[in-house]
Amino acid sequence: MDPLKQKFQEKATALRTEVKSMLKEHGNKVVGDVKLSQVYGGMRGVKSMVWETSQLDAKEGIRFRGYSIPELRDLLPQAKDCKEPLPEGLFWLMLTDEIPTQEQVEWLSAEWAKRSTVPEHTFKVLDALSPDTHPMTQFSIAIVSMQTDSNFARRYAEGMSKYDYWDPTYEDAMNLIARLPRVAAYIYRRSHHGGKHIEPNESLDWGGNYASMLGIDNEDFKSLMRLYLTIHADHEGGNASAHSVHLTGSTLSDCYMSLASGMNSLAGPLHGLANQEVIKWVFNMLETLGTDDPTKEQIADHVNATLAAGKVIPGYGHAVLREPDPRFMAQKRFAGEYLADSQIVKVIWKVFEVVPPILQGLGKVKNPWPNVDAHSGALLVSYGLKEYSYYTVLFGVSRAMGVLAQMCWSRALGFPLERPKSVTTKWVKEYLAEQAVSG
Ligand code: CMX
Repeated sequence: MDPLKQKFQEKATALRTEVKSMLKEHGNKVVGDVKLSQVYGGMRGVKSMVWETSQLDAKEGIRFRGYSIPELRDLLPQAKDCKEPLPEGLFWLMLTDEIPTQEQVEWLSAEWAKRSTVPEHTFKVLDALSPDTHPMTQFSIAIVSMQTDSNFARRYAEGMSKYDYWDPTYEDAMNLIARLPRVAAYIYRRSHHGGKHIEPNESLDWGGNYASMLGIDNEDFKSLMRLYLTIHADHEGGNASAHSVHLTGSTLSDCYMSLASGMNSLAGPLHGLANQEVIKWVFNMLETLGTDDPTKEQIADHVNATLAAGKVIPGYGHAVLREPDPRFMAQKRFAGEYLADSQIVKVIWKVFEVVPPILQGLGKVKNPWPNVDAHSGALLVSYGLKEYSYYTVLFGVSRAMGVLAQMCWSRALGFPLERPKSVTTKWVKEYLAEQAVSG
C-alpha cells in the first residue's frame, strides 16, 4: 500500500470508530434551528453535513485543517526556487490532517506523474467537439469520458464490501487528480492554440507541469499556478461545487461522475464562472471608457450603470464571508510582489477601492467585499493567459483536490445517501396557520 493511502486508512479507521461512539452518546443533541427565511433562502447557515478538509469562518475566511492561507504559505513544502506552496502539500494535509514533509510531497508529485496518462478515447471525445465549445463543457465531458477507468464502479459491479468503498475511491481520486492538468491543458491548446499541444514534463510538479502544458514559458507563472491551485482547492462543504460532488457521491456514484457534477455547478456565474465574468466586466468597462487607466469616478459610474441594468458586480459578495476574501488578499499579495507594474492589476486594485462602499450603500448586500474571483483574471492576463472563457477550468482543476479528498473521507466514514426534506408553500401556509392557532 502506498504511504499516503496507508496513513489515510489509519486515520480514517480511528475516526470512524470515534464518530460511531460520539453519535451513540450525543446523536440527539440539537446543533441549530432552521428559520423559514433559510428554507426559502438557499439554506444559508443551516448545519447539515460534515466536511473534514476545511472550514469557513465569515470573518476570518477559509482554514484548511485549521491552517489559514498565510500559515500554509509558511508551512507547506515548496518547489525549488519558488516561494509559493505546492498544491500537492495541501492535498496531503486535507487527506491526512498532517503537514507533509518535503520528501512526502515529492513522492506525491512523482506518484501523480505516474498516474497521469489520459485514455486515448478522452482526446478523441474532445476532438469531436467544436473548439468553441465552452471550456467548462469540454472539461465536464472529458471527466465523464474517463469514467470507463473507475476502480470504484468496477469493484462495486464485482460485489465489494461497503467497508472497502474508501479504497477504490482513493485510487480513483488519485488517478483523476493526476490526469486533470493534461486534460485541462489539452482543452486550452485545442480551443486557443489551434490544437498545438505541449507534451507533459514528468520531472515537474503537478502545478508546474500544468503551467508548462498551457504553453506559458515563465517561472513566475509556474509560481502563480502553484498558489492558484492551492487556494482554490476547498471552501468547506456547502458551496455549490463541493455540495454537488458530495450529493452525487452520496448515491455511490464514482469520483468521475461526482466531480463532473461539481464542475457543472462551478460553471455557473454566481459561483466559479464569476472569474471569467470579472475580467469580461473589466475589459468591457475599459472599452466603454476608452482608457486602460480609468479614474475612480469613472469606475464608480460604470459600477452604478451595471447595478442600474439589474446585474451583479462580479467578484464581489459572498454567501458566507463578511470580510475581504483571504484568497483575494493572497492574490493581491502575489500581484504586489510579482506584477506591481501591470496596468490591469492596478485597475483591479482601484475597483477594490471603489466597489465596496457602493455595494454597502445599497443596504441589502450582506458582504460588499471582493471574493476569490475578483483578482485571478488580472494575474492571468498579466502573464498572457487572456482567453477568459477558460478561467473556470483552472478553478476546477484545483477544486478537484478538495472535493475528492473529502470524498475519500465520506466513503471511509460510511456517510449515507443525502436526502434532506423539502416542503411546499402550501405546507408552509398550513404550518403557519397551525402555529397561529396554537399560539
Ligand atoms: N452585486 C450586486 N448585488 C449583489 C452582489 C453584487 N456583487 N452581491 C449580492 N448582491 C445582492 C443580491 O443579488 C441580493 O439582491 P436581491 O435581494 O435584490 O435579490 C442581495 O444583494 C442580497 O444578497 P446577499 O445575501 O448579500 O448574497 P447571496 O448570499 O444571496 O449571494 C453571491 C452571494 C456570491 C451569489 C452574490 O454576492 C453575487 O451574486 N456576487 C457576484 C457573483 C460572484 O462574484 N460570485 C462568485 C462567488 C465566489 C465563488 O463561489 O466563486
